[in-house]
Amino acid sequence: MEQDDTARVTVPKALTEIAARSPRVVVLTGAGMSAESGLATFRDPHAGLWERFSPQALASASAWEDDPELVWAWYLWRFERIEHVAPNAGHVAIARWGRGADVSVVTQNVDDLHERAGSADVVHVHGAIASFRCSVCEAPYAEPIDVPDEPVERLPPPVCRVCGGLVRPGVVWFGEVLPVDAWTRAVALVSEADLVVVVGTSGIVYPAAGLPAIARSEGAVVIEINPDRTDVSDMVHHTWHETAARALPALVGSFLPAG
Ligand code: BJW
Repeated sequence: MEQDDTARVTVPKALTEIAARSPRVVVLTGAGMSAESGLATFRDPHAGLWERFSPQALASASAWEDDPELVWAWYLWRFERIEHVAPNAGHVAIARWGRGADVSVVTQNVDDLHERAGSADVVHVHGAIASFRCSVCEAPYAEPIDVPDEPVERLPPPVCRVCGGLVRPGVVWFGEVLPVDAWTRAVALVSEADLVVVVGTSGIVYPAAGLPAIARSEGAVVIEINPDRTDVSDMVHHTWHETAARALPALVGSFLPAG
């Protein structure tokens, strides 16, 4: 089924040529990268219990201050979803590209699907959901996380063994500063890249949304893969309106020999 889908995708010739001649590549991914694995994006309506809540409102430091039990339950639900889905053909294709060229992934996603697909160099600019830590003293929390059998609307977060503060997911919320090491590396990577492929991001959340412009100003060719127009579409060299799991295997397969 997946192979049939990819077979029907026609790769724009210009993209094959650019990808084939680019030694240093950065793939910048957003929530659309994981959509075909079954993880909802931020601007899609969410499923089931969480339909009534806006992801944008829950992913904020102020939501956590106001109602940590609501926010914790939402993140546990997403943590559980991530554990139960698999990398899609797009994640796998990026990992394959990385075995034939110098390919780094800069992702805004808090899942680990790039790593599970086999990508060796993944920079998480918005953190990782499973890197739980204390919201007060920042001590990592490595205890097993208790996930209820059914999703619930509120759940008390675990308590830090060091200071008694509430444990939070290891993500970057609106109003918080991005992890300095990850951000510095992301800027360096796109600045040194020959090609930046922007996949599945609406390009509205800064500072990550500024990376394609930094790449272009430093001389990289910038390509976008997204079924829809986005806030970065006007500044990239090429936009390809396709999904991640269809476009990336076709693109990589168009210039890298099979195997
Ligand atoms: C497909 C597809 C398929 C569908 N295939 N594609 C400059 C200007 C204006 C505002 C600001 C600014 N600088 C900073 C700000 C404030 C703020 C911000 O950007 N606000 C905007 C909303 C305007 N930024 C911040 O607060 C950041 N911090 C910061 O700047 O610190 C310095 C500072 C601190 C204090 C004061 C001032 C400055 C932090 C941002 C953190 C973002 N965090 C989140 C949550 C992470 C945790 C979690 O996962 O819950 O990150 S929000 C959410 O948005 C998440 C995402 O990583 C991020 C981006 O979303 P993304 O990935 O683009 O997803 P969608 O859903 O928007 O788009 C999906 C796309 O996929 C669509 O285009 C679809 O078409 C496409 N798609 N299916 C391919 N199959």
